[in-house]
Amino acid sequence: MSKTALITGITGQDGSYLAELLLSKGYTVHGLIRRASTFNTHRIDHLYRDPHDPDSKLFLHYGDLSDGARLVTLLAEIHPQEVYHLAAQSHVRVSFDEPEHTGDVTGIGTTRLLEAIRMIGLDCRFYQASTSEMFGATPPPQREDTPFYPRSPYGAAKLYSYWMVRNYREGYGMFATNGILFNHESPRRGETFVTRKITRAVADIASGRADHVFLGNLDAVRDWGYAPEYVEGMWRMLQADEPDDFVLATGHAYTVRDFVEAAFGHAGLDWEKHVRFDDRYLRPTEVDALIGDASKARNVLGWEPRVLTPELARIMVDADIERVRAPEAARLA
Ligand code: NAP
Ligand code: G4F
Repeated sequence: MSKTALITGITGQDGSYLAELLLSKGYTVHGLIRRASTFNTHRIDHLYRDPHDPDSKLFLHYGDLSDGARLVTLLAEIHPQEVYHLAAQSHVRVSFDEPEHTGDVTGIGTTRLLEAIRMIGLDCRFYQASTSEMFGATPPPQREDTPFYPRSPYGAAKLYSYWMVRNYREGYGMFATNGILFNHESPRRGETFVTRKITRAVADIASGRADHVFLGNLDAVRDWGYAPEYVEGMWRMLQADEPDDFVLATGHAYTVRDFVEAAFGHAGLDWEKHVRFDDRYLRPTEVDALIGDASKARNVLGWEPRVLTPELARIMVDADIERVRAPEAARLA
């Protein structure tokens, strides 16, 4: 019997890769999308078929995490066996500008979804997109039992969601799991996260369309992995015997400067000639270093990351160079 899944945030980086993965496994996939005045489905357009097509397995539904009643009607309509909750205001820097909105969507939005499941008595497995940002100021290496110390409105909202998931698991016996994922990137990464901002700049500079890029703190340390491998980990978490919390990370540390060097170097460019500093990209409070220990996911789920940061930078630069060379062909990268 084919399984049915709901993905919130299906139009985002992870949602698009997860939809691909689940469709390849024979799932029927439903996705929550926001109504926008411009198209926001470019990451999943290649998966979409006319819903009148009898072979169509991907269905999109309008809804917003701020609208709890809509989450109830949607869940009651589609009765998913697995819910992957990926939607969020996910940008840390933006969360300082929009702390209330971030709390409403990234924090309370999770409660609205959990409560909708509880209200209609839906028997499903629930994945929460928790984050290494919850560790914040706690020094690395970070793992499931490391104390949390969030350093942004985004981190605080995600930590609230984390505890609500644990509360629904313990209080109502829900199969609800937190995936505590460290940074993961890809050619589909949002354009204002630092890796993609860098690789887009490299492509624009290499093609002569730009000369420089403005960045903030180059000393921050991150553990960057490859997004398609991380969505495989999400799926494995919901196939486990018991609901639990798992870190996904590579365990390898690089600074933003290291990523800059790797990306510019791959295109034969000297980064020091093209990178300028702008303090608007600094944050009121920074997370200095995130380096994860994913031993539990390796032992319990058999999950193993393969792509490390230098290869990731090359993959992303190549995709952005191709995007500049042949924009239409590169749309589905
Ligand atoms: P992303 O590309 O920013 O995607 C976010 C998704 O959430 C988009 O589909 C967006 O829709 C949707 N969304 C935002 N506000 C919404 C609202 N009010 N109602 C309904 N949908 C809304 O994020 P991502 O990188 O794929 O990450 C997926 C999840 O994992 C996020 O929760 C993120 O916080 C978390 N996470 C990410 C990482 C990482 O390194 N990527 C690490 C740890 C955790 P639009 O397309 O319409 O904007
Ligand atoms: O790419 P970033 O914006 O990602 P950040 O803040 O680590 O958050 C991402 O990863 C989290 C997991 O740990 C997710 F939960 C979250 O949703 C998101 O996906 O910034 C990375 C680092 C920061 O230290 C930042 O200060 O890069 C530094 N940075 C330096 N210059 C910059 C820039 N970041 C951005 N976005 N833009 C810059 O110009």
